[in-house]
Amino acid sequence: GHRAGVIWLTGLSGSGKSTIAAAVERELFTAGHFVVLLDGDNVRTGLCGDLGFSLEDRKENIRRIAETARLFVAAGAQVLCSFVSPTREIRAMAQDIIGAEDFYEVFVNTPLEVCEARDVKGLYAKARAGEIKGFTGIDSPYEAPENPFLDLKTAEQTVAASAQEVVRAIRNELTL
Ligand code: GGZ
Repeated sequence: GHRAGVIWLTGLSGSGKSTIAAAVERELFTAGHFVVLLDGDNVRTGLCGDLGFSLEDRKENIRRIAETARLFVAAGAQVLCSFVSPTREIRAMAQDIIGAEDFYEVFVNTPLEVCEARDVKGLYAKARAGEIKGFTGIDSPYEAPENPFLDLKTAEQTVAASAQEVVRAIRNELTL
């Protein structure tokens, strides 16, 4: 039998979190696992649609997400959470809610320069121009994890290789 767990991806906007999470989801789903992906696209539109990007709102965002992840883990799902989750305090809260034994922190370790150079959504340009206030990495903090389960150096490998690294580690850890 295998265990259920939460794979928690943290990193800057544009670091590749959601792309990697989607690739991991596909792989686990194809292998027949019950897998749930939570990210900004499906959470900030509904469950957390009333929240913005102040540190207080981010904390409430992550609190609701962690509580949701906990419910899915109790139901036996492998849960992928892809959120900036910028501070150690916020991620410690998520870990407390989910339970340390079920929480796997994955640092999508993409340098700010790389995220900003990609600027897929043009948000960094807007943040630099002052059109968006409180943007992570520009005028709002991002604290790198100190002891993550995995540290993905995405600037040095493909998305597929990063996804494989996650799948391999999680299969080993949860005996999937
Ligand atoms: C950071 C912001 C902001 C600000 C809008 N700061 O690249 P994206 O677009 O798709 O990912 C970012 C996403 C971050 O939402 P999260 O729910 O992951 O954040 S947190 O965990 O901190 O609650 C970005 C977009 O929303 N976005 N404004 N000011 N990212």
